[in-house]
Amino acid sequence: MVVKNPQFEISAVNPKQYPKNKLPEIVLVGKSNVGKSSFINTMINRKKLVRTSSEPGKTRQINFYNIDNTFYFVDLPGYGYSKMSKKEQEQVGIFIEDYLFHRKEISLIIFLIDIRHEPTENDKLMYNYIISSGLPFIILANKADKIAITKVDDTVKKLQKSINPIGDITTLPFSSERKIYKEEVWNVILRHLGQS
Ligand SMILES: Nc1nc2c(ncn2[C@@H]2O[C@H](COP(=O)(O)OP(=O)(O)OP(=O)(O)O)[C@@H](O)[C@H]2O)c(=O)[nH]1
Ligand SMILES: [Mg+2]
Repeated sequence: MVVKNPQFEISAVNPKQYPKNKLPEIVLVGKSNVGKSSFINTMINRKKLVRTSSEPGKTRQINFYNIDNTFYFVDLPGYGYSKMSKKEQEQVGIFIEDYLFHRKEISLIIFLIDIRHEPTENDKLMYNYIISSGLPFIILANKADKIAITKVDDTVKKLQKSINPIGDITTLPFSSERKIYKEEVWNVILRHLGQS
């Protein structure tokens, strides 16, 4: 997939600001610092279209990136960022849930977890939430560059067993650092957009 003209469109702080053109949306979900914003840059071959940070809690709004007028990548704030006040965490949580539950344009959720760790309690809550929403999703075990390449496949299998024991949800490794598994993920995205 060659992306020609990705554009930042809007950083929404309330639903009235969401785009109105009905393009399908591919949404990034996951705990703070897992690499959601970096994922978008990697997929579109841009270093800095989406702001990333080694400090968790970088993304606080719902950011829409218009990809060649074909679809949006939607970058959500991460959950589980302990430095945010309880009240702020709650507000961000309600904002995310409201978007996920009501937004008709969502065509795929990309749920990122960290390949190095067992899924957190919040990851499991989010998993259950996505399941209950009935929306299509895939799981990506991100930061695959952080473990030995020979261990990647087994680790992904173990993670899937832990979070999705039935094994019915596509679960793939990913790494923004090494830019590996990009094509596999593009294939899934294009399938969900009805383009392949
Ligand atoms: N090694 C490695 N580091 C990564 C990878 N993806 C992201 N990072 C790093 O992880 C940190 C967080 O990345 P972000 O993309 O800002 O994470 P985020 O999920 O958007 O975080 P919030 O906006 O706080 O929710 C940055 O320092 C990135 O460079 C990856 O695949 N491998
Ligand atoms: Mg972010």
